Amino acid sequence: MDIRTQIGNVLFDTPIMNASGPSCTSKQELFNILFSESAAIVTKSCTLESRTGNDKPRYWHNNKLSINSMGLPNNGYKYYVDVLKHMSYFSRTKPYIMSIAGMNCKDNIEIINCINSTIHLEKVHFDVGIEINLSCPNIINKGQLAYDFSAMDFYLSKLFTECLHDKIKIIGIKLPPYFELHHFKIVADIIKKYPINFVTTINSIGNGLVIDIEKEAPVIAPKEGIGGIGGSVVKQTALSNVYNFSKQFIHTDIKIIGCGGVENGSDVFEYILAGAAAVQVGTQFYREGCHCFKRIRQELINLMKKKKYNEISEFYSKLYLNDVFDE
Ligand code: RRO
Repeated sequence: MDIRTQIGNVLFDTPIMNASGPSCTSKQELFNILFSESAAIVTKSCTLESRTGNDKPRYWHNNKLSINSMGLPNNGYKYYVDVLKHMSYFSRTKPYIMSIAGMNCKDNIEIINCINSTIHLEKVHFDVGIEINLSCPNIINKGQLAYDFSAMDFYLSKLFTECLHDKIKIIGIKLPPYFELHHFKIVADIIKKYPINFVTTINSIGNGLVIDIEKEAPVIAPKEGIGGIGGSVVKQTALSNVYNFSKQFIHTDIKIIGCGGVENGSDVFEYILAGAAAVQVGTQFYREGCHCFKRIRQELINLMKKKKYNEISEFYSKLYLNDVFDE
């Protein structure tokens, strides 16, 4: 059974990796992911300087959903560049994907230039990628850039004109969910203008509200209880975003990483059918810890065996559409 997948020139042993966000902020957490069965290490989104994030309580989940208003707590990008250097001492390697969420374009250019020169100077012997987060819903007084199409285009054009990225193997962007079908073409046409290898879809569904009926109050504190929703309740929206972007990228090399409510092997199968080359696990990774990667991988393999598939390419992006019959 071969479940390897490829994005740009980077090969992944499995299509299942962690999502940026849960349990990927500290070195300990990132090394735990290195020694797990996750296909890659994806870091918490980082900024120029470290941030403590929003007030607590800022995360809550049950068995259907999660809500968060973390507010981008992270140790600053140099910390995650340091992890990159430390990883060079281990014989075990896997792709390291730094999620970056600088407060403005200039910050991201500085971060990307530093990653690029570190890979060069330290002679890093494993694949390094970046995922540019254009979709954090929880920064107080700041909207999601990826909902402002002309601002996103301007931002990417400045970024790719001014940053050095020749040593970075793959570059992706993390998008929020879109709900209007015509938006997929608008966003895809922008993305196609730049050297982008993958799109991760979706970030949490922004600005949801979960209420605790005992307390008659929201379950989290910041922004009057408003936060990003994840978990199985977002899966259908995420699958549709994967499917609609995959149609836009059909004659390109741009790959899709599906994210949203991945909990088991059949979820991964659905995402691959819809057009995802890989998936990320967020809420379920938070619930279950690193063991989820091994379990979900085995469930995917079992399902593929049952369906007599030997490799992912046999069902990748091959969703059948229903025949329509006249009454
Ligand atoms: O830290 C957060 O509040 C956060 C981020 Br950066 C993000 O991209 N998505 C999310 O749900 N939370």
